[in-house]
Amino acid sequence: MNVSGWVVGFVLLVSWLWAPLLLADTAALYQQYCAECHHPDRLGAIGPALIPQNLHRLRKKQAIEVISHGRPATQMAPFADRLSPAQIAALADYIYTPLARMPVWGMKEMRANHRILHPPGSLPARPTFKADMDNLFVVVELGDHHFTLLDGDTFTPIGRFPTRFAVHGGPKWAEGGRFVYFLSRDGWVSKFDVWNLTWVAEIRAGINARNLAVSDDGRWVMVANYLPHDLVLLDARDLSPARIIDAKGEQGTSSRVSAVYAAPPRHSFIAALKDTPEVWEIRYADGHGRPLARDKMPLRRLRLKGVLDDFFLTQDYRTILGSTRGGGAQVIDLDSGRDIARLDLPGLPHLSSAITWARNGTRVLATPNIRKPEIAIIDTATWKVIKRIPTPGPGFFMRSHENTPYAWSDVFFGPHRDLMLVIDKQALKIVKTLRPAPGKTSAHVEFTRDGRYALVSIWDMDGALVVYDAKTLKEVKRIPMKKPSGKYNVHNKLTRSEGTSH
Ligand code: DHE
Repeated sequence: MNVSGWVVGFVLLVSWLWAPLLLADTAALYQQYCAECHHPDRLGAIGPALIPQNLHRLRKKQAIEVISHGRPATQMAPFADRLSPAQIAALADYIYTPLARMPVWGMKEMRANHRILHPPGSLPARPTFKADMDNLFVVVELGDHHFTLLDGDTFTPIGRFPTRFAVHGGPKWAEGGRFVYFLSRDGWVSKFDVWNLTWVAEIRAGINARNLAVSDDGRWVMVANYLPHDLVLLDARDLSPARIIDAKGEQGTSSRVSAVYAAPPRHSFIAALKDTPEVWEIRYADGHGRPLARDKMPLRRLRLKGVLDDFFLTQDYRTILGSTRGGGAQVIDLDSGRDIARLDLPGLPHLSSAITWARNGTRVLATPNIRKPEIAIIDTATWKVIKRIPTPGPGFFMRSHENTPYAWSDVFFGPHRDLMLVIDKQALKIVKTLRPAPGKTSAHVEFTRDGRYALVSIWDMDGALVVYDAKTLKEVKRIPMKKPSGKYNVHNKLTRSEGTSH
């Protein structure tokens, strides 16, 4: 070996010997500065969980920035005055290190993280403010972790309320619009009483959660988790934990749960597993609609040919469409559990954002695609793609309403992310391209109860909700907001409008 070989060897040996010491140092730093807010095992407490699964949307460079300078509008303090750049970089590495074992989050942990702020029945059972209660919107503002309750007639905020960090997915309206359930990526489920404008209960149902669903009888909330691998059933009245269903495939594979949805006509929850090709149906009422006890809810397994990444349930809840890893989509008949068709959908169709409408005596389904600049239109009678509409970039969310001739789609990815496409539902072509805020992402549309107005989010800290007349396509109002993401109209959600997600 020459001299440089010896030097390299020496450096490698020293770093190998030092690595555990450095790690131990960093772990000690973590315990000293971070553990109190983020949990000694990095599972999250008043601050978010600091594990790779929960951090995957934050680049390491941004994490270093947050540790150094804090995060505005949160309790995250700056540490640049207390820690050296090397220590901050080591901490950033540390929080992206996978956990050594699957975290435990069972009944005990849930109960310890359960708060009932107003017991069921303790608050007035009538609205405490005046508005059309059937045309309210919940607007999630990701920028500073709040939501706004918006009057859908006047487009004025009724109130603005702090949420848990990083609410994701659609908050679910329930019980005729009195309550809304929110879920954060860190697994916090929070129940809001709209009539009394207050939070009533919350619980942490997982470490890394996907989404939640509410049974049509309003009795249960089901949470789908990535971490741990399970589904959690909560009593909707006060969010107390009722049952944990381990996500184990038939062959014993422990699996993350992709998502769970309620299927009201079937009185069941439908969940897809992420690491094994199975969809589960869990019934909460029998064939006559009689409620079943928490431990008597049967679990039915549908065995698939491929794992589902994302899925859509048809309006009649008889069919499930799921995008398959590696491209394409499967169509599965929910009653027989049989694979009835394959869809020619390359890329990654965003099926949970698909919508349907009537056209030429049939029902068509439209889906954006996260990886391909196109919107695919599918005839649900034949399961054939009848049109591919080219778009200026891949889209994320699509929306429409029974009373409008147009479907709206964003262009979420790429240089044209400030565009909003308006598509004629019969001609199947783009008839107008809007640019609500040049240079800023515009995404996610929701309609008022009557379909007269379309509300678009300007996805920016200095953002807004832009209200368009859905007929003339002219702007009628702009309401400043902090990175508004999704918005959810009570009527459209509770009536399961064909133009919106469920
Ligand atoms: Fe979402 C809904 C999964 C990234 C904003 N997203 C959903 C749902 C699922 C899902 C399963 C349906 C939940 C429901 O409403 O019950 N989302 C995923 C992913 O797998 C993905 C691609 C990667 C991930 O990070 O998990 C992803 N989603 C994002 C984002 O990066 C978005 C744009 C910003 C954010 O909040 O993190 C985002 N997702 C949303 C929104 C909805 C949503 C606003 C609700 C749509 C609706 O109108 O119902």
